[in-house]
Amino acid sequence: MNENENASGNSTEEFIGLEDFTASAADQLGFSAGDRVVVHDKITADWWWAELGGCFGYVPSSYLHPGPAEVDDRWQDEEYFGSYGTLRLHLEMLSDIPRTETYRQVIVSNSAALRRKVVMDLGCGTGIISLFCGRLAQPAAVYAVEASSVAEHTERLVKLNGCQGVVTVFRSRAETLELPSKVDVLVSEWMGNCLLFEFMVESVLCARDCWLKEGGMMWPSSASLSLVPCQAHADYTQKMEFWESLYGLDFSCLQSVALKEFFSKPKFSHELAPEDCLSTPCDVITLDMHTVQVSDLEKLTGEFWFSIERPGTFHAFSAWFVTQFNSLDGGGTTLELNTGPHSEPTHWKQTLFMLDAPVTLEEGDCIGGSICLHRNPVWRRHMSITIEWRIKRT
Ligand code: J7C
Repeated sequence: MNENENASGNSTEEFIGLEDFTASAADQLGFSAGDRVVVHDKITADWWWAELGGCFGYVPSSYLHPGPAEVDDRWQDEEYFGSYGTLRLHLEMLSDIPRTETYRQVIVSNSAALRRKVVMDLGCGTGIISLFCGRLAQPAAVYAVEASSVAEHTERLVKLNGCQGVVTVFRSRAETLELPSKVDVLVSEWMGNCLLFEFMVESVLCARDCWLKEGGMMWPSSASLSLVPCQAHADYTQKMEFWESLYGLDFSCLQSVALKEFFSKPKFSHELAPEDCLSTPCDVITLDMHTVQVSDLEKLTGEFWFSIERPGTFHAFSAWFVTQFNSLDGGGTTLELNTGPHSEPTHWKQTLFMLDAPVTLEEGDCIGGSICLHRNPVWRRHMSITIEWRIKRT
């Protein structure tokens, strides 16, 4: 914590904005996530008197965090790598057939071009992609990099499957990795919910910058976030309409509380039915994995324009990701892993962002707007997502 003194000799403390706060009264001070706010007086537990850029006002204490220097583990690595040290998540990932098959297909369809190449499999887990490389292609070497303790099992799996001559396991975090040589191909399955949660992509970009040869290949080569306006009748009924009347009593005053509690955060693992999509999806953000920089990840924005093709109730936006794998020899086909509602279900499912109130839409109505993914300045594996939109009726 950064303690100082203000003009009247009282001590001040510097905090960091965790989320954007919009002032709703003249005596409040608005700030953005990441702003350094100087707190002069902790008036109550909830509201503090603070300063930003020479302006003063009340700020909600729950939106602030002691400066980043105060936080030991902004990456929450102990918990993160701890959870990948047991089999539970690996079971979930390996059971996901579209996911695992796509990577297998990428190796198979590039097997000729992989001959004598050096490959890095970053965040290899149990080593499935490395084993595909070792068994289905003839690379010069595969560096299987894994930071969690599952790497001990990966070593055994490599031997058990006769790949010890070609696959070497490095139990290391990507950021502190030491390899015998640079690599021709960097393959990784790094995608999280809404593409970016976990922000493992930062580790992939660090490894790319240190270890990928000039002109080397990234798999996936690009990754996009898709969005669609949709119906979500069941979620709306179970969490909002529920409060209208209970056992003959009026509970409707709890609807605003329910809105805040259930709908202010995205719902992961939503299974969006194709018939609940009100429009054709739109790619709102695309990362070119060869060129995107870590600093670009702080704030990603995209725009959308949907034309309603199916009349219905607009309850929510839903998001998912699509990744592309370019062919190594340039001439072959680009393979794709699509986690959307029109493809085979994956363990990522879709993400749901509920609106405050549903809107009835007719065919031909349009929804235009923008999305902003704002990386949390303190908790580096997290982000907040803001969607702004307007409806244009026919
Ligand atoms: N260095 C090495 N391994 C990592 C790193 C890193 N910086 N970050 C994540 N992993 C591993 C993690 O232990 C797990 O086995 C896998 O990569 C995560 C896959 N997560 C995902 N969302 N696809």
